[in-house]
Amino acid sequence: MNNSAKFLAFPNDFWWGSAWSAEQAEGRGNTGKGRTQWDMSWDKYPNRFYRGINTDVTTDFFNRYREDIQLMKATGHNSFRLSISWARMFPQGDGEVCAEAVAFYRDLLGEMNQQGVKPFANLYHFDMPEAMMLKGGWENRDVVDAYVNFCDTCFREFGDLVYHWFTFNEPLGPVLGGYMEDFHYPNVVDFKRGVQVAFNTILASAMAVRAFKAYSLDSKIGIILNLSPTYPRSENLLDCEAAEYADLFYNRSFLDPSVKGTFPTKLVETLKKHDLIPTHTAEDLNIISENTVQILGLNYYEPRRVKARTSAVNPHSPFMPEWYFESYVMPGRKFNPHRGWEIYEQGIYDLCIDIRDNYGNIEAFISESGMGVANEERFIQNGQVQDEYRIGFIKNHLAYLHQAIVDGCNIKGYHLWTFIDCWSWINTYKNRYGLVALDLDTQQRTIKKSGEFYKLLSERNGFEFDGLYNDF
Ligand code: BGP
Repeated sequence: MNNSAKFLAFPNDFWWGSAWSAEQAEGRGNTGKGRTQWDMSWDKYPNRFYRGINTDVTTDFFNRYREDIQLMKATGHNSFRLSISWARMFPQGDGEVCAEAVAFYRDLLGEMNQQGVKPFANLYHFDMPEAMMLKGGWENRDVVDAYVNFCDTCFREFGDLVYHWFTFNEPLGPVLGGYMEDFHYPNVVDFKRGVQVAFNTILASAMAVRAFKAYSLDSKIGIILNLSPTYPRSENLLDCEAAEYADLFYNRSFLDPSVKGTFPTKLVETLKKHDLIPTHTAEDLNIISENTVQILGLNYYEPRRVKARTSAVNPHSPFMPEWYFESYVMPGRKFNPHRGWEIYEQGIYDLCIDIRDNYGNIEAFISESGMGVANEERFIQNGQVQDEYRIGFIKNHLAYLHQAIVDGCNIKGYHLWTFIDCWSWINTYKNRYGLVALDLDTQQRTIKKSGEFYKLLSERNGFEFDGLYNDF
């Protein structure tokens, strides 16, 4: 990266904005929203949630969206991703749509349009309705049908108001959290069931794309994937092989079917070898191959570094992808200690190049990137959080993103995680990611220094880059 000061200009009409989800920001509201898997989880494991905070209120967007849209404008948003809550639209997951919920989202999306903030609407962000979870969640094909019915309803009710649609945010999340690593409900450890969940969500996404196409809207539909470029510890062939497996399990597993409509052969062979092929039909594979996404959202937080395993696999332990690799901690890495994630800006460049070279340079944008920091009150001066680290984090990533665009990547925007500090899965309000600070007791919002920076960035459609910020 060239460190001499220069203005980095982004393409015209670049999408500057941020993202969050219904469960993390809306609060319950008064439309009779149904319970979700997070209510189930909180009932069962309240101690697992930092300071016992559930999703009843969160950032109260349900009641404050009019003022909050003004704050979006004050922080330079020309676009914003929210999610439409399935449990708000259909409190039981299926059946009659809730008219009050439709009115709420129509008003919210209408107001965004009126204020010049393009709505990006995501249809699933980790928030399975309780009634659907009780039927087995994504393991059950009836739940897939109910989800597609929900999506279809959204296309019909909000098709005139939404700029771009997304079927899922990070579909890997529920598999990892819910069926492998015990941090999402239903807290099962069973990779075979996880593979079924993964397959059914991929199918659900393709079915939603098919339903979308029937409406012939001007908008596009895509999926948002969390993709961590995977780096081997060294060029040693065994390290490289370990990286190839990690990449197959965690990146290509969703990327290939979503964009190419097929599954990587080596992944399928590996699943076969362990008797992990999910139940499916030839028709399912057809639907997946014929309904690939039109746009891709890239969530990038951290790289994945791996090495060849240093110990033998215990064949009596439940199968995990880690049978093929081990995590590797690179000496001298930059690190965000609050979240435990490495900061590696070049990863955003490498990810975009991968999409350019291996996925037909499909239209894409950075749909999440961000830095969560605990106790940000420490940085308050004259009433404002002076979050230089966040500005540095954004600039560093944008410098690499700019280079990717110069090198021909079809990147249309950058959305930060997040707008106003919002609730996070398990960590609740421990780490703050927002451009706007939230006082949890009063719900008062105050623009951080990064929010002012972001406004200028968006107005000028670029920024003066004077070298990488390294003071994390
Ligand atoms: C992504 C999710 C977001 C958000 C973000 C920050 O994986 O899509 O919903 O939560 O990560 O992570 P966390 O909230 O766990 O700190």
